[in-house]
Amino acid sequence: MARREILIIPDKRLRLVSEPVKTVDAEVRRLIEEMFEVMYEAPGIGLAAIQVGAPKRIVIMDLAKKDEEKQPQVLINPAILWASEEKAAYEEGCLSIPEYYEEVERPARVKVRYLDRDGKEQEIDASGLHATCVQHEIDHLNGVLFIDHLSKLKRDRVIKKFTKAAKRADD
Ligand code: GNR
Ligand code: NI
Repeated sequence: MARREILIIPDKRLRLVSEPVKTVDAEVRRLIEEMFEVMYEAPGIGLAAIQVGAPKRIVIMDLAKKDEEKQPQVLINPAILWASEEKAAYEEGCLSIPEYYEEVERPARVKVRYLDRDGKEQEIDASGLHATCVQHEIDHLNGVLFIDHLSKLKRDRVIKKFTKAAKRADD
């Protein structure tokens, strides 16, 4: 099977609102396996299904460092149940916006409910980079990118740069 490729802005599919997964079946698990291949190859610490062109509410993450054992996480139909008033700022990047990094402020801690890869309901409390990554990925499920949290000036500048690059690649 052809390897799935990561969509890059200004690809319009990145702005879709992804659909909830109805049943965690073999097809869903196969998509998840393909997503892990793409994320580890990139490499990245998180990936939403829409980044490989599948508009389904599936997120994967692995925050393990290079020398650590893998810590694959799967969040299906994730929902933020609670977010702290306290904020934290992290320098974020996105595989759909290669080589662009900016600091984004988000709630420092979140409580998230989701289905795991066996379709079982789970809840997690995330803080630190984990909290930032979960929020970045859930944003993708709603067609939101981390640049949407920056000033309009910065956002327009980066979109323009990638739009020009896409046009050149088209020639
Ligand atoms: O690999 C990624 N690193 C990252 C760093 C800080 C905040 C969020 C992220 S997620 C990103 C991969 C990605 O684009 N996921 O959607
Ligand atoms: Ni991203």
